[in-house]
Amino acid sequence: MEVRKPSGMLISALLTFSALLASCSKPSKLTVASEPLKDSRCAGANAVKSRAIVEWEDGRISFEEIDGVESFKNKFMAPQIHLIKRVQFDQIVKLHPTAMTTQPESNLDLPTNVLRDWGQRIIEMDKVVPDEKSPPSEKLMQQILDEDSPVIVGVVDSYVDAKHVQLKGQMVFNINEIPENGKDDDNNGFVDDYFGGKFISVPAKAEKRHPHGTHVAGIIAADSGLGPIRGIAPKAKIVSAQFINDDGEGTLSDSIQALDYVAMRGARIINASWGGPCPDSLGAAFKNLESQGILLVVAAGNDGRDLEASPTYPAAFDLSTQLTVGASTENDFMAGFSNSSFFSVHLAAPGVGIWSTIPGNQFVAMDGTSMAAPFVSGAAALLWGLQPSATALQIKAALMGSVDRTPQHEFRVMTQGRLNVYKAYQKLLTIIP
Ligand SMILES: [Ca+2]
Ligand SMILES: [Ca+2]
Repeated sequence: MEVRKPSGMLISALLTFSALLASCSKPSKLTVASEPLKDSRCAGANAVKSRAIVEWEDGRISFEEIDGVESFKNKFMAPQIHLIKRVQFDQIVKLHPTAMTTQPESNLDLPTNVLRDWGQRIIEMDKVVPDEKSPPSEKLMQQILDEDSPVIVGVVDSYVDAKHVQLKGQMVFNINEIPENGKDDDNNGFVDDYFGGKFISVPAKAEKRHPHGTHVAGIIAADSGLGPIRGIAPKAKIVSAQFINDDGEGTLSDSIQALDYVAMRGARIINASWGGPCPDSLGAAFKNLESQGILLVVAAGNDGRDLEASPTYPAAFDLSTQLTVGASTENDFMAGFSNSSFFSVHLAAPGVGIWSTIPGNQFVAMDGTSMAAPFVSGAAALLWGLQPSATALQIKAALMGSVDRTPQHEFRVMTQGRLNVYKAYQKLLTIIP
């Protein structure tokens, strides 16, 4: 096994639920749990005590402002306690310290092969989405051209630069919304959501845009005709929902709203390149998304640990439409920093030295399972574009049933292998001829 340890330079995109619910371990506080909270890591001192996340017995989740805990308990909770499944304080969530593994590039004229696109090559993307050097089979090209309703991928993350030259044609803008006028012009419940949803309740001090969300979006769908980055699913479209601010911080309640927002905007796939130790109401939110048949693609995390011993969420949720993704290296080993598990990590995908877009018409290489997950999201979008009638379960089965396994290169994941999008397409044709 090749060991590549995360260093200070590692881009680790995982959100740390670093500030956890203070009341988790103290029954006298606000928590009303339908089952005891099993994980002591859910206890913590940095709860956002001005806001509660309320899970209702009917499956809804709401967010309630708290003006005094006692008053909230007496006036809000007590009269309807029989309708409430669980209440928890909101939590601050953070990105791990992030850095880039190369200098940013801004030469959009660089040909693709000057930059390292080893990930796109190792998953045999060229056989499905050919570049100029390798012409497509006629049938495949026709199928690609025939797409009239693009597959929408929800990127729930930090800011996505919707004006990046390689992304601006790849986004689904909300054309009935007028941006930046302070009004909800299309009456969908969200003010100024022209470029996407924005759920930021923690103001940032940083002056520079956080690069993470734009990097994830580029891996999925960057238009290679307009720059050097080759998105895996160039015909797919991105809907973004930002819940991480430019300091790399957000809240749990914002993440839940962002997930629901992209689902409302028609996402068939949601990419979640983040995670933390406390399941709580995030589990209810993910279950709601599963029930809508949405494919949930989640980064395994960058702690170099087995998720059975140290679960993080959403990576360790056991949902029928979920794919949790570990990171592989250019030499096709599991990356040393990648979390693993034969039970809850489904497959590996390229996640070291991955080039993609960042804000300001630039691009850079990053490491992390955060980069591996969008490889799988992109592959799923590509397959769904070619076989629109497939279900999330069929797409998942095709991706898992077609991985490359190399002797001696064991991936400590359920399938013991790494994504191959061409073989996944062949597999899907056997599932849906
Ligand atoms: Ca709106
Ligand atoms: Ca508006």
